[in-house]
Amino acid sequence: MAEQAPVLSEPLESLDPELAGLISGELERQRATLDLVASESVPPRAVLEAQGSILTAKYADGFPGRREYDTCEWIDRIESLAIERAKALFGAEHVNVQPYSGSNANAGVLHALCQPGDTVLGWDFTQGGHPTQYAADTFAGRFYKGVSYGLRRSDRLVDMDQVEVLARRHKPRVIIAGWSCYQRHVDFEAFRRVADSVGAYLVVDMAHFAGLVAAGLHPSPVGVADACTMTVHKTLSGARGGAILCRSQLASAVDAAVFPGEQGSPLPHVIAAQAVTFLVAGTPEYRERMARVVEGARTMASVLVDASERTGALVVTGGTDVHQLLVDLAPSGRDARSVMARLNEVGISANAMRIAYDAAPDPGASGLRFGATALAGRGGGPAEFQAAGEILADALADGDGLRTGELKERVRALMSSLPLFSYLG
Ligand code: DSN
Repeated sequence: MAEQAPVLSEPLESLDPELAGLISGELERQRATLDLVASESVPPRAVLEAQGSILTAKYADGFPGRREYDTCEWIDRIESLAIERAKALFGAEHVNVQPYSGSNANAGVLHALCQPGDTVLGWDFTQGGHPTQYAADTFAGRFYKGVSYGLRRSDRLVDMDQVEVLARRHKPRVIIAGWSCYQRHVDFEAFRRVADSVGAYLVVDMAHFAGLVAAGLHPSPVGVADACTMTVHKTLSGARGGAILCRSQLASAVDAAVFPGEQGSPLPHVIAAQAVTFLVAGTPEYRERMARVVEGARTMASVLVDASERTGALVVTGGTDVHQLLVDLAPSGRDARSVMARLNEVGISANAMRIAYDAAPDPGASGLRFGATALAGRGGGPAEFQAAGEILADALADGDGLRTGELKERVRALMSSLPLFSYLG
């Protein structure tokens, strides 16, 4: 019998010190950074363990109880556990936990509900929606006829009148509500009424706010929409993957559309990590953390509203009801990408965002989005969010970079008061 190659049991650090060093570099960057990227979070250790487990080795084409391999008794139990936990958490009739990402979840749902050439009405991605809901340069716009609605110019809230007009004109097969960048609650019932009036399916893309829904801090679209798509790693703060919740009548169409329709074999290690995520998301600790997320975003928005004269950054809609806020830099005359680079210099990460009715030539030049999930995941509460808001306001006002040293020190002090992944040493 040949001996197992030592390479198969060697730890990463000695097998591949180059890669291990790069991962350590990223760990230190995360520890030192005030992470305000609205789609990022702090995954629990147990999620990292499950996602990095031996389940990586297993093939399991199919679904629990109906696989193309007969050695899936443990994987079946793991996937069923993830499904049952997600069903209980969200009150969903059917759950598919196999999509590799939120985009794959959108692809799966559209594949299940539409024929090629059908019309899909989605939320304009230049105004907060996600391209995979309808846009021409994604599968959605290539296989279906994509039409989009957006925000009212007056208050930058979703324009339900426009949704209704477009729905009547285009008779979509599917209407998608849900966003990557929006600060207020969406009236899902209003979308339902429009969908019913034209005989369309309603899908809610809740990739960003699924964690708030799970915590009872956001109206739930589950049961109102025919299907909901989501990621498990944004506010849900867990496994890097996607999922679909849907009515039981759509279960077999959705399952077949995900596998084999849109994807290959499921990722058992990710599904296991999703199971852990849904367990955590049902705990009082998680709800308390999500309450700090929403409160923290409000605090930062309010500090930025008060500072808007000196920063030249307007808080879109004047605040937030969710985990993120958006500022419009147009009044400052500065562009979002250079401001983002300045923030990065002092240790703050955020991202530039397309913004509705931006007059600047470069699409997305004026919007900066800030989220609260990662800071709350590190233990941040009211005092830390107040401090983060003040640092952010001072950094936005410091156009000439005169305060770089001081701002760096303030970020450093804040982040060292909130250790990250300390169990990693
Ligand atoms: N890239 C994600 C976000 O940051 O919102 C959406 O896919």
